[in-house]
Amino acid sequence: MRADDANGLIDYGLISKGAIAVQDGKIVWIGETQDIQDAVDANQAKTLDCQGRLVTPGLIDCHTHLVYGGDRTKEFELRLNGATYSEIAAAGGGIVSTVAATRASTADELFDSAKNRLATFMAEGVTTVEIKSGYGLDLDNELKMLSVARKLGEQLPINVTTTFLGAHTTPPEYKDNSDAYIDLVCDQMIPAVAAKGLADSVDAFCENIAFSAQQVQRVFQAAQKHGLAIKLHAEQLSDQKGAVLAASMGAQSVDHIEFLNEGDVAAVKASGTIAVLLPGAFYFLRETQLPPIPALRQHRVPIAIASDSNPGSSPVSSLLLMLSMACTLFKLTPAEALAGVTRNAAKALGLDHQIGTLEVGKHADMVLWNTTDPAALSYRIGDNPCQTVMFKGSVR
Ligand code: DI6
Ligand code: FE
Repeated sequence: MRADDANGLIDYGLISKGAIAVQDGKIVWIGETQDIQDAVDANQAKTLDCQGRLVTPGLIDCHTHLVYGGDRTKEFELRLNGATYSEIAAAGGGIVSTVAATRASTADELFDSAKNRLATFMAEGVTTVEIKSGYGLDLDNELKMLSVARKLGEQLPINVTTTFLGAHTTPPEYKDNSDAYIDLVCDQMIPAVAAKGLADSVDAFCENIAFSAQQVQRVFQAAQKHGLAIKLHAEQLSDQKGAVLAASMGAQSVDHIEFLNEGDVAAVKASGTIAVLLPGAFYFLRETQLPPIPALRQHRVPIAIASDSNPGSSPVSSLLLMLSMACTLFKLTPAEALAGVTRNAAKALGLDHQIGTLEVGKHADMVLWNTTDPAALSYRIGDNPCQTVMFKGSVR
């Protein structure tokens, strides 16, 4: 995909019979194969014959909670056997159970379980993944989660960006005193996370079951004071005007947004904020309220697609499945879906100067697919046509 159609609405920008030259981990030339001889000294180069198949940018999952302890299989089964939310909570289930399991896990245990989940994404051509904290909810455990996420990026051939999500939910020890917990997030956690360089951005969950827009505003002010980008879980279950707040403060992205009011889309566009849609959570929670996609298109708000991989609302390990769901559940076109996990996902992470499209000067992160048609990536369910992945110029 090239960068010249602003929202992926027109076409893929495919080059038929294309060729790409790579040097020192970056793309140094891209065009038609017949022209490469004049542009690049091919005799010096190692060549890879792609036999006319599709090459795309490496896929980018711009919203995950991949690092956590335990899982919620039992809760899934209890729910489908008729247990109510309070019965599940009483049986130790829900998000608090993941917090307990994450606190009880060593960094090595968290690393190993997240590495296994990440391997599935990587096998489908994912070359960049964002990972959030938010299951530690005290300083030491949030730092532990973020350190594990950073280590995944250091040890595996994948680019990892990290997001501090201390304001995910109120931990048990601050029950009924969420303002005091927000004080802790703003006054101690964000400064410590920033000082250690463990997060690229700060996120929060703005919802009536989590934090108010007013509380989120305090978190964002603290983040910006420490030079961190901001993004928000907004309007997932109700309209809290979180997206409007986030946009007014220059957020990179607003994520979920099923309950975003059409009239608020212009504000999201004006700030250059990206709309991140999470069809896995929509599916798993059996939501019915669709994000305002016609309004997003009309205002040309870039749309990204992500897995939201987490144990409670989106136990997903496949970004390709999210393309299928984005098309089937949200009626995105396959071109919009692909832009959602490449160009627009890069924008949602503030990395569009480096990744997300195949352009001279960008990282040589790309995928060779066993198909010629980009729509096949959205069409197939449970199929993995990923053949070869190049990460920063090296075949993975
Ligand atoms: N929204 C969600 O759907 C998840 N977090 C969030 O902010 C739920 C996470 C969980 O249940 O573990
Ligand atoms: Fe999430």
